Amino acid sequence: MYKFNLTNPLAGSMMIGMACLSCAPKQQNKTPYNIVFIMTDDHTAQMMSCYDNRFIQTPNLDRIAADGVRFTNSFVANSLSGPSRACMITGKHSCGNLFYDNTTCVFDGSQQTFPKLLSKAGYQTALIGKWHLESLPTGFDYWQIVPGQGDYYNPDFITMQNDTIQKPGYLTNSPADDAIDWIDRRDEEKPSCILVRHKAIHRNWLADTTHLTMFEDMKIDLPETFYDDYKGRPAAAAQEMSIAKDMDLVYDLKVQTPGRESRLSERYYSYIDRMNPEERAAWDRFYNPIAEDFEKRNLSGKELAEWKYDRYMKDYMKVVYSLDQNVGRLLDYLEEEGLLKNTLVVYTSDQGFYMGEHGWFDKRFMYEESFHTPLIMRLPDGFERRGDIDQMVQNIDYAPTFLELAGVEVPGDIHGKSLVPLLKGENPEDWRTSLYYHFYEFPAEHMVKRHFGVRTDRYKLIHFYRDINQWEFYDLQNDPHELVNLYGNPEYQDQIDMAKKELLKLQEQYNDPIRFTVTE
Ligand code: SGN
Ligand code: CA
Repeated sequence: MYKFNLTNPLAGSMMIGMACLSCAPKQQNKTPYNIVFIMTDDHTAQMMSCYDNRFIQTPNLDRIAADGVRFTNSFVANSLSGPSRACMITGKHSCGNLFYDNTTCVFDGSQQTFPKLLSKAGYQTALIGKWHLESLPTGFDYWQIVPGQGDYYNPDFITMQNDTIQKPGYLTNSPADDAIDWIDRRDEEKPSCILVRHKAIHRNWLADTTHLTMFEDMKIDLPETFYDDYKGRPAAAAQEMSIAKDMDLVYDLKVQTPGRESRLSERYYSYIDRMNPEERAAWDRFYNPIAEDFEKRNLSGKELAEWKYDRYMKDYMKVVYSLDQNVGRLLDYLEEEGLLKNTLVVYTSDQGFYMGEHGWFDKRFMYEESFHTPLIMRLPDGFERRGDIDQMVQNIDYAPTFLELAGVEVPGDIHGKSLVPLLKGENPEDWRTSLYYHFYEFPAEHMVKRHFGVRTDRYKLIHFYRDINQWEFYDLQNDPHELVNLYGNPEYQDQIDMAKKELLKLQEQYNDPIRFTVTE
């Protein structure tokens, strides 16, 4: 089975978790639970030390997992920002909430969402940060969002009055301040639910100027699959998200040599022109020598690809560092105010991300790195489960989880399953044994073809369609990096047939209008 973690810092606490597998909350809290739901963008488990110790230490995120649980098999339904956000807020697959992709869809804000249902049950609700669903938020008592993808520097925010305001400084610092401010002035008589949404760690990884020099001395190994040749996988070969080929020297890697032009250099300068003079001076002081050194070296081929990988990893880590610090600030505040005992704190991302695996950055594919998403929860008093939860969970499960936690009946049209039984340490016999996935954004940036598929604990079947008709089948136990497409291999015919049946069953269950027929 695929595992992200090389080491498991929670191994000790896992024993505690296993020892109380059947612990139900000792007593129902008299006051309803509060929910702090932190979500980041493109933050992948490889870059969180509670999942993977190879790269960056994230002590504050690790605090969440250490005082609660780490999901080791947490997945998305459609690996892209807007669609993931729609899945989370509705508890439905994309075919149920009708937000299929970032480029053509506008979220229908009149539909049922968990904040609206919580609100009806007496919760006060707030949303702060990146929303990315095109229409303005509905059903929150308070919101303040960044337009579209947002800007890292001196960012604009859209207010509830539909005004645009600009805030000085670095974006990642802002949602923690705003969340603390909102929690501070909440009505203490009512339970609350706040969605804190960071732009970090989204492309093009512009770090806080105070953290630029961090991680520079690190020696970073290439992932095993960096030079994948995509043999037997034409859809994987057709993508445009290769570090070597598609990563832009100026926009992504900050080679800001005067006169060097690139497809995206104009956008790069429009972003860094938002900095104030001090920030910009610090930026130039750091990146100019890197650009000069790069120009002198005249790299090509593998040397160039590896130089790009190294710069990508280092910039990404600097952005993670700010995020971790700001999560820590929010946790400290909740602790100091005595709120943690009655609050579920959830941390997740809109999807996983490639950190050079298969030679890539970005996400979209149903392959493990971008199908997975980190999910850790700090549990309130009454929930004694600790350590790892290994059942397969998906981002459509968060909405029913919050509803059950709040004592609200989960509507029958929600596709997800409440995670509360797992948080109580139960081991439900009827837990799902397969997951459904469907990605639609094609043709579009990065050119990942449309596909749907099914994953069990051991196998994965994917069908790429539209301008291609290609099946892939993987045995995750023997081939965790998904390099050998077994589709058509007679030794696996029974498993392939079973996976096809399961896929069709899920497409019917979720009423996805785009299906295959069993004769295919
Ligand atoms: C932007 C990025 C893409 C990224 C999408 C979707 N390009 O368009 O690299 O895949 O967002 O990301 S950029 O040139 O604008 O940086 S998502 O996380 O919002 O879905
Ligand atoms: Ca994203």
